[in-house]
Amino acid sequence: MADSISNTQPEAPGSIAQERRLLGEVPGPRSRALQERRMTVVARGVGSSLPVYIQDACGAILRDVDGNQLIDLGSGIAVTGIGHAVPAVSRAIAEQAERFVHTCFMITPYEGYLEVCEQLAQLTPGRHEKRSALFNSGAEAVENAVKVARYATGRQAVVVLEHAYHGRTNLTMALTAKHQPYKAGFGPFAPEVYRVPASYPLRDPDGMTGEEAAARALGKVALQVGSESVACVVVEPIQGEGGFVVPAPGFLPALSRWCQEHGALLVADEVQTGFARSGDWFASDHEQVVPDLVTTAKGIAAGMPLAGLTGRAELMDAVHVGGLGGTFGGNPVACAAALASIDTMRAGDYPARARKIELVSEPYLAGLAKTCPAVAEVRGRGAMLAMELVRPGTLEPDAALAQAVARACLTEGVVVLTCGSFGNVIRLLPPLSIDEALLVEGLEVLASVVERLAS
Ligand code: PLZ
Repeated sequence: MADSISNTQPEAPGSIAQERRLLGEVPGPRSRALQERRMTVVARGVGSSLPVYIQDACGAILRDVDGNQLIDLGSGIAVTGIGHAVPAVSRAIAEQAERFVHTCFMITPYEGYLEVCEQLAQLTPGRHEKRSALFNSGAEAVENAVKVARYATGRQAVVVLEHAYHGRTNLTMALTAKHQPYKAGFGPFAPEVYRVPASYPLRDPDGMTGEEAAARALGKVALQVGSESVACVVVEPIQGEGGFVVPAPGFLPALSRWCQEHGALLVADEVQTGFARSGDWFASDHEQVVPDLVTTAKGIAAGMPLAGLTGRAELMDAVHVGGLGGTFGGNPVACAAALASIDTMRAGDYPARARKIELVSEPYLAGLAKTCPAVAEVRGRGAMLAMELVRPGTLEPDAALAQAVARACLTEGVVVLTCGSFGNVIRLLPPLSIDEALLVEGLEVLASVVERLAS
């Protein structure tokens, strides 16, 4: 492993110096003006947690319309894992855009789509024969996973977990656990979706093992759904929006075994965890879990909209010709971006970079957990790290503190995101290509903000 994160950088980011620079208030006057203008044209339902308008971005730096340079520890929610405006990706996008932008793969296909599917077959867990289909968003990939699972098993029930997030379409809203803001007022939801407890070590009974948490969940399935009715169990190997909840060891393998024993499919939703983020290519790899179907999106194409559903050949090929698809799915420009991005990740051993980010971050986060009673837990894996904030001495969530921390970090030029069923988790998703010094600077800002606001 490299001793500094930055010295394996395959291609230095170009035009913006990789440094934090504050020229004035954040958000500045131009961002505030755009925010006002937005109110008159953009639907209120589309929120922005940090109303700073971006002019350009490079590597791990976002430059806003007022000229402030912010350290990006969010990567647009785990999307720009290789950094912003990576020259190899921008070039691949430009070259493909000059050749052709769209034909519709369902009408006249092209090679880039095949190449992305070949990469997915190689990189996703398991050495079995695989097939993939490409889509536009994570939610669409998850919807299609359920379609394939129902088709291939001839069963209807879908089992999901508490704290799950799988998207905002009608079916994926039904799969998503959290009412506000994702579901409130948007029902009725798709039927045949059953929610069971997850493994949430901080909030589970002390000492509960992964196997026990799985037995708790699967006991409910047997009792309330009927194991023989289950088409699939859909899980995020590390729950993302739900709070970066890492299940206790043994939980995912137990779900996997149960699926095998009962003829159900295990769907790993790796939309947020995938593509090197967790320190492995996929978070399922950590416990050698081999899902039947895997969904990918976010980190696959460095910011271009692309998603994949990859699965066992016999399951994916069960579906009749024409049963899967969509006008834009597997867009050639998005495929070109994915191929360049995957190349960059392979060449720079990005899973190792994610592990290095964890090592560098650990002392700062662990230090906070020690000195700051509001930090109930620090958790995560690789470059997917979080701290859960509570009222000291209790497990009562402190969402207001998480909001205040994210806001204060922004005003100091560091972008951090919140998440969690209770809105009380600060999460870090830095670009895997971030310079070590810049990462440390971001962590120091975060630490000082938490210490200031939480005392
Ligand atoms: N599955 C595990 O994390 C997207 C959503 C942000 P789309 N998570 C960020 C928001 O508030 O909309 C996500 C995910 C997991 C599925 C999805 C859905 O992916 O590309 O947003 O549809």
